[in-house]
Amino acid sequence: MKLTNITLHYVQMKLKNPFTNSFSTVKNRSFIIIEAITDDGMTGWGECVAFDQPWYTEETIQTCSHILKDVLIPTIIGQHIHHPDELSSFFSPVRRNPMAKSALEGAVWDLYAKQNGLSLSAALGGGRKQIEAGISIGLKKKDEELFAAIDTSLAQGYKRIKLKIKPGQDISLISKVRDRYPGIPIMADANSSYTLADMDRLRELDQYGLMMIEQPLAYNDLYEHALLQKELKTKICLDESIQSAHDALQAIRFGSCRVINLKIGRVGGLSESLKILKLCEDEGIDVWCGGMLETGISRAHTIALASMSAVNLPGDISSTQNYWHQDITAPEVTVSKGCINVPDKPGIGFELNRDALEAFTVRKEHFHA
Ligand code: OSB
Ligand code: MG
Repeated sequence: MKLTNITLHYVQMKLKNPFTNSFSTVKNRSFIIIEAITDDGMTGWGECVAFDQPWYTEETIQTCSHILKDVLIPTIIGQHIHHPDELSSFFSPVRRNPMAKSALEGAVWDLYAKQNGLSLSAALGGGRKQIEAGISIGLKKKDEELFAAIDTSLAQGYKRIKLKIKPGQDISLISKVRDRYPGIPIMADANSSYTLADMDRLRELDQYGLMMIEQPLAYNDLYEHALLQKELKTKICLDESIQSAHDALQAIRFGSCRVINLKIGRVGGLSESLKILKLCEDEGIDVWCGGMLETGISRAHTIALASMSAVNLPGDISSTQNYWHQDITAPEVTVSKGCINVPDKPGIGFELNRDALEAFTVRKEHFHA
């Protein structure tokens, strides 16, 4: 394929409910939606999932816009591409910036699958027809709000519940949830809010039978996570710390984690995600697919990835209606009895709702070969 036209749609969407984690409350989301058109007239879609501020990882929508416009798009526009894996050699002179790379690569994977008449799931090698959905629940001001969110999630059949925690909103929160919902599968995500000085608290959290604790320590510290994992029986899951297959290999070898939260954007795309899945399979590490409070486009890519057999736990792949009054895809992502059907249509398997896309677009930029 030859990419002849690329449009960046700068989109702004308001979350149904603010989402609070240890560092930030997200109310509005900005995205860059990538529309890539080939010389034979096919259209592929990608999504940049970076946030407005660099609290999660260092990229932001602004840095991604710069890297896409000034570096990545000029490198690949007009080039013949046979397989999305080839993008890694085009991008090899560019250090990091995984979310920017992934946004463009996602559109190329969609095109590649469509050109071969395959669903994205099939193009990746995924076999599942249905995936299990988990849900991530943000920090709430009142216990009643948290219980209400858990009740709704259980009623919708979500297979596991992830709770955000931070120092001071942790032990009492988890113990209340455990008392009220004794048997349910729960895990906690700290988004890097603890240090080794919090060891006593972390040891206490270790007593609640959590499926795992996600990213307790610094985003860039594999050594301290390895020290902590030795002290805990609860599995440590890494999120922010894993930005490539190389990071994943180091984390596994150091013993920094027993589980990986795999996010396509954070690791630079689907090709890199497949390498991480292979590694997890070979090393016996649990792995599941995370989310970024994203639109249906990125969710569609994630659903395809989660259809791979190496993904062995339910991910943060909740329904459109959990986050948005209106999404930009048709159909929307729906969860039924805690499962999501993997689309079998060519490509990502979701169409763009052009009216919704236009309604949320604040600016567009065009590039052509
Ligand atoms: O740490 O997994 C995270 C949302 C935004 C940024 C980071 C995280 C999250 C979530 C929710 O936990 C993921 C989702 O449901 O999309
Ligand atoms: Mg996380």
